[in-house]
Amino acid sequence: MDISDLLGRFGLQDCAAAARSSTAQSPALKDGLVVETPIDGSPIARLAADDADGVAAKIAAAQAAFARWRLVPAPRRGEFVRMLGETLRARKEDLGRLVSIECGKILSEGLGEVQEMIDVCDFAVGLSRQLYGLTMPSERPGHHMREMWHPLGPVAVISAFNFPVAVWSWNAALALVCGNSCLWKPSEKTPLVALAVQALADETAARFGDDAPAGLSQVVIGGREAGERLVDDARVALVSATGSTRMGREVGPRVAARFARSLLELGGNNAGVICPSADLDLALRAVCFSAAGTAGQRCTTLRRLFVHEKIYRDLVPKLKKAYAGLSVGNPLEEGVLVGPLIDQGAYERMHYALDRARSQGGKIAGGERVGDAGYYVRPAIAEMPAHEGIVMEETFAPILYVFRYSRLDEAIAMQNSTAQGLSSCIFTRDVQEAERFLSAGGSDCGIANVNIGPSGAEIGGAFGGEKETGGGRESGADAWKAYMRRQTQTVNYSADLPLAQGVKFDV
Ligand code: UN1
Repeated sequence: MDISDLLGRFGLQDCAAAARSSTAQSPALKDGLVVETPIDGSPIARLAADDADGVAAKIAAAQAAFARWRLVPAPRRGEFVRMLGETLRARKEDLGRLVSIECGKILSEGLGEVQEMIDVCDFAVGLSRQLYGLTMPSERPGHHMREMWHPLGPVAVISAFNFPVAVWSWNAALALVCGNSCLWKPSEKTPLVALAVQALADETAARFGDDAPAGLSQVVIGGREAGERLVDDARVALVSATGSTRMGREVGPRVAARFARSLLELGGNNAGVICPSADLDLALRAVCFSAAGTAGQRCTTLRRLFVHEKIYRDLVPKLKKAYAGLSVGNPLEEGVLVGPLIDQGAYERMHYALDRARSQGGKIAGGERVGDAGYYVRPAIAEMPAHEGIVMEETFAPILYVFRYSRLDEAIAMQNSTAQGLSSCIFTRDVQEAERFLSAGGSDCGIANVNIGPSGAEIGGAFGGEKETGGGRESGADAWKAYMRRQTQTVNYSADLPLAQGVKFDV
C-alpha cells in the first residue's frame, strides 16, 4: 500500500502531500519537520512543529482537562482506556505497518508493538478498579486513618524513536486511569505514529462522550526545545522520559529543581551469561533475537555476552554462522529479520564503535553496510580480549561483544561493572547457577531472566533499570503509584480531641 493511503487512514494525508512539495531537509524544524523512512531514506511527510505559544497552549489545555478528568470516577476512566484498546485492536494492522515504515522495525515487531499497547490498555482497565490505598488503625479513640491515592496532574511523555508508540501507551494507559491528562512529545524521527495514535485517541474520545474533556491526550511536535518547555513548566506534574543517559542527565535535575516528578528510562548495556550446562541451541536462538533483532535498537538489546571457556569454541562459531544467515533488508518483506538503522548518524556511531573495538584488539565478524539506500548493516560480533573501553558504552546498533569467562562470579562481576543497569540474563540448566544470578549478590539490573534473552519483556512486570538507566519503572506491578499523589487522611468521628503521642494541650 502507498504510504499516502496509509497516512490517509489516520487523517494525515496532508502531511504526505506536504512531503512531496517540500524541498526542506530533515530535520529542518524551522520550516516544519521532514520525516524520512529509514527503509530507503525518502521523505514521507512534512509536519508543522509547535512553537513556544503552541506548546504553552497545549499545556494550558492539559491542565484544564485534568481539572475535569480527575473528578470522573476511576472505573469510568478505565472505560475510556478499554475503548482505546478496542480501537487499537481494530487498527492494529495499519498502525503496526506505519510503525515499521517510520522506524524501520520488521512488520512482526511493528505489530507486536501495537499488541503491547493493547495489552497495557487491558492491564490498565483492571487497575482502574484496583487503585487501592491502606487503612491504618489509629492510636486515638474515635478516629480512623486511611491513605488515598489522588490524580497527580498533567503528565508529559517524551518518547524515543525505537519504541515509538508502546512506551507512550505504558505511560498514558496508566496515567489516564489514574485521572491525569497526557502530553506526548515523540521523537522528531517518529512523529507520524504519534499523530496516528492521537487520531485514534480523538476518535475514542468522540465515542466516549462528554466525560472525556478536550485536551485529555495531546501530541506536541518539535525537537529539543519543545521537550524543554514540557520539562520546565510548573504545570506538568510528571515527566516520563525515555532516551539516552545524556538526555536523562538534563531532564532529571531540571524536573527535580522544581520539585516535580520524573520517571526515567535511559541507556542499557545488557548482558547475558552462557554457562556450560546451558541448552546451547536455545541460547543461540535467544542471542540472535535479542542482539541482532530490531537491528540492535532496543534499550533491552543484548550487547555483551559472557561465554564459559568450556563451550566457547563450540558456541561462538555457531553464533557467527547463524549471524551470517540472518536476512537483512526491507522490514516489510516477509522473511527479513533485520531492518535498517534509523539514520546515518546511527550508522556512523556503529562504525566508530567497531573501529574502537578493533583498536582494542577485538576480532570482528559482520558490521558491513548492505545496499546503498537507507542504512542497512550486517549485525556484528566482536570477540573481545578484555572487558573495557568501548564495551562499557551503549551503542544503539547490532554489535555483540563476546567474552570468555571461567568462573560465574567473575562473569557476574563483569556484567555488573557497567554504569547502566537495565536488563540481564543467564542460560543454564543448573539451579544453583540460576539462583545465584537472581540472588542479592547476582545481577544488579532491573530485569534478570533465566533461559531467555534480556529483551522482549511483557507489560505485566515492572519495566526499568538501576544506576544510569535512571531508576524508573513503567507498567506492571505498582507502577501506577508514580502517576498519583498519596494523601494520608485522619478522621475524628468522636466528640473529643485526643492528641497523638499522648500530648496534652488543654485550653
Ligand atoms: C525500549 O527499547 O525502549 O522489553 C523498550 C522489550 C520491549 C520494550 C523495549 N518490551 O524489549
